[in-house]
Amino acid sequence: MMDDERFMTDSDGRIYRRYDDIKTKPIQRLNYDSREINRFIKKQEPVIIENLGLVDSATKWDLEYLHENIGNEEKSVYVSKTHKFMYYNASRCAVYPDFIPPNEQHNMTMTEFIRKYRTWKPGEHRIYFQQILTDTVGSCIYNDFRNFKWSWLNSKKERFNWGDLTSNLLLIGQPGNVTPVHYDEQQNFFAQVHGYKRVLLFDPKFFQCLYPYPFHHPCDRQSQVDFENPDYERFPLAKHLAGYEGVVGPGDVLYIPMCWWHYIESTMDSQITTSINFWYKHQSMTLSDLRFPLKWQQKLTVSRNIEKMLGEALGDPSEVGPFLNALVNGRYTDQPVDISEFSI
Ligand SMILES: O=C(O)CCC(=O)C(=O)O
Repeated sequence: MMDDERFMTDSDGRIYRRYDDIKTKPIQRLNYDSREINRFIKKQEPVIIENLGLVDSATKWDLEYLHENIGNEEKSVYVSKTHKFMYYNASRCAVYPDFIPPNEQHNMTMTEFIRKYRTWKPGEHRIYFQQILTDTVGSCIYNDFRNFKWSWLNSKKERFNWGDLTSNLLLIGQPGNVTPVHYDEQQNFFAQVHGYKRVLLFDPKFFQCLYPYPFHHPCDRQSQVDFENPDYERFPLAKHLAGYEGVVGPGDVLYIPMCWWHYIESTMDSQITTSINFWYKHQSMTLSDLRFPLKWQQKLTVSRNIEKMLGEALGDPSEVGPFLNALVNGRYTDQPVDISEFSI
């Protein structure tokens, strides 16, 4: 691994992918009792919180314990030919008939997942367990869940006027698995339980540098820029990306603010990675809550609404791009006008 120039080893011995072109600063790390934490959450900037013990009761969630206690229902496991697990919305595939799904979602029992996990060999399809925690879990897991530090979470939710907790995703990954860069429209406390994950985060203002797929595309909210092989001819602004970087390990909680772009990679030196996230709706915004000029988080929401509305109004999502070009080209920009519609 050390000789493979696609990877690097940091001073703590964590091994992950090398991205020389992407400029980053370290994500601030703070002890759980630091008053500074609230300042970061208020500004909606990422921070890694140490020693909080948010999900200490899940430390015992190794494969044996989960096998015995999580319940027999099938669980959601993504299967990928590569190490990348890009999220896509299967219900939107019909809109893009040429779209080839980058991975497959399978439903399997914990027994099946564990068998695949233990017998996996390099070169085989990779697997990534990603299951929303529901009340079908057995009583032991349910008790562990109840013992998470809900008082801390609730105090943050109240203080920052967030909406309800929407879900908790349990992720169990193989070393080297990568979740490519994307954003979610939710606040996220991301708790690391086992193993290490390297994270790269970018302010929502890097929208133009990350070239998100169109709203109606199955890969909505995902960037088209592949960090491992950036196509600077198609995506020239990707050269200007600058963000934050860190490694989260057991006991760390990363605050991922709403609409911040994030890339997450299970480090190669980890045996297994287990994480639990806490997704919260942002508080609902009324017009009087808006502060002008809009911040990029809000611009993103506005742009999504415009794309959605136009898709409906034009009756065909493939009309949205040409319509927006017709509004902008030659008027707001020097881009040439599409003359293909002008013949009579
Ligand atoms: O841990 C991962 O691989 C992805 C998690 C993620 O994207 C999230 O919690 O929003």
